[in-house]
Amino acid sequence: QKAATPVRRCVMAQDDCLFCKIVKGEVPAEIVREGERTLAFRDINPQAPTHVLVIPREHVRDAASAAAADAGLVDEIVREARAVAESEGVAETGYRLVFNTGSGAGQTVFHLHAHLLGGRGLNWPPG
Ligand code: DGP
Repeated sequence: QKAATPVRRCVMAQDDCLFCKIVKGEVPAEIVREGERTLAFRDINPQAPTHVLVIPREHVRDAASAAAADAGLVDEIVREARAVAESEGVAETGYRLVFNTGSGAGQTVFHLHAHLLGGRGLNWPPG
């Protein structure tokens, strides 16, 4: 019987991209969920009791590029985030998904990621 396809792979990795390095296992991260096309891991600088980043394995710059090139990928990230919210126990109380898109909006890592924040009350509007 053929061995299962390894899940840790990165499509079109960019050598200088931190999140591509996490996908390849070159930079350690606390992984909470692995999908066929996605990976979810804890943010190094958590802003809430649950703060998980959901990223595509493939290098995509931001949500705008993903929506233009492959809307299904954004759907999948949202679905994976929902599964993480359930496993983290924040699905019932509510959680926030944030795609910082562009440096003016606070994006610092230019590999698409959804921030999943939960486990505390979240103010609106955000800062
Ligand atoms: P943004 O500012 O939206 O681009 O979010 C980038 C997030 O990535 C930020 O909340 C901190 C997180 N981050 C940066 N470096 C690392 C790292 O090496 N490991 C992990 N797990 N998270 C990181």
